[in-house]
Amino acid sequence: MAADTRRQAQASLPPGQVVAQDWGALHYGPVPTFRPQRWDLRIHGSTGDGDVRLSWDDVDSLPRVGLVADFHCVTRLTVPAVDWSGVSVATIVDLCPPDGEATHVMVWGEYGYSANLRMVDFLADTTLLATHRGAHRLEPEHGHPLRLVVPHLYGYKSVKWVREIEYLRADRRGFWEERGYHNRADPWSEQRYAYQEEPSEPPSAREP
Ligand SMILES: Nc1nc2c(c(=O)[nH]1)N[C@H]1C(S)=C(S)[C@@H](COP(=O)(O)O)O[C@H]1N2
Ligand SMILES: [Mo]
Repeated sequence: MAADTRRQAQASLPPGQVVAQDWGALHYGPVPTFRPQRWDLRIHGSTGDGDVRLSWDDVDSLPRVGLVADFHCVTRLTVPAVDWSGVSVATIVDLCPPDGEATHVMVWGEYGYSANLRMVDFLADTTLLATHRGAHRLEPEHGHPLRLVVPHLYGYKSVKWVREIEYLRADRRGFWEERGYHNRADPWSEQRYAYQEEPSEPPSAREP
């Protein structure tokens, strides 16, 4: 476990969740092949000082922090106390700050998967760009080389195989958010489906 380890593992489960007996991988589409020479992480959109492009070596040499957190999938399985480590969002934001107008973030994975977050959820000190679970690199099916972990929201916000971070000036819906899942995804208030959203607040699922 990293020296600086944040904890968000809870004694109780959010409503409607059950503990998973094992940790299967869950995603839409194939597991991408990691090619370090071709891989990059692009941070762009509503940036304060311009876009940033990091190579795999750049990302892999950043300081790492630890996080122990329960992981809640919207399909009701919870994986308790997952021991992650990786790059904190604070480190990424230091390298590429959003400007004063950025209110949301779209995190993009390989093959166009995406999830939108409010800036406060992205900046939470338990949000992590994970590279490891326990002592090991993430397995390919769990997001190697880099995945987002947002333990205070349902798992579809935790984008695997991250390649882009886009700062937004207005909210836009990501992959599952466009397909009927809740825009915010707080498991403690069971924000599973888009129909539970307040009509006025988030962007409509039908907007272009
Ligand atoms: N790129 C990508 N990331 C993704 C998904 C996906 O389909 N593609 N599925 C999400 C969902 S719904 C969940 S519950 C978690 C599952 O993470 P795991 O496979 O490591 O358990 O990944 C999330 N991240
Ligand atoms: Mo999920």
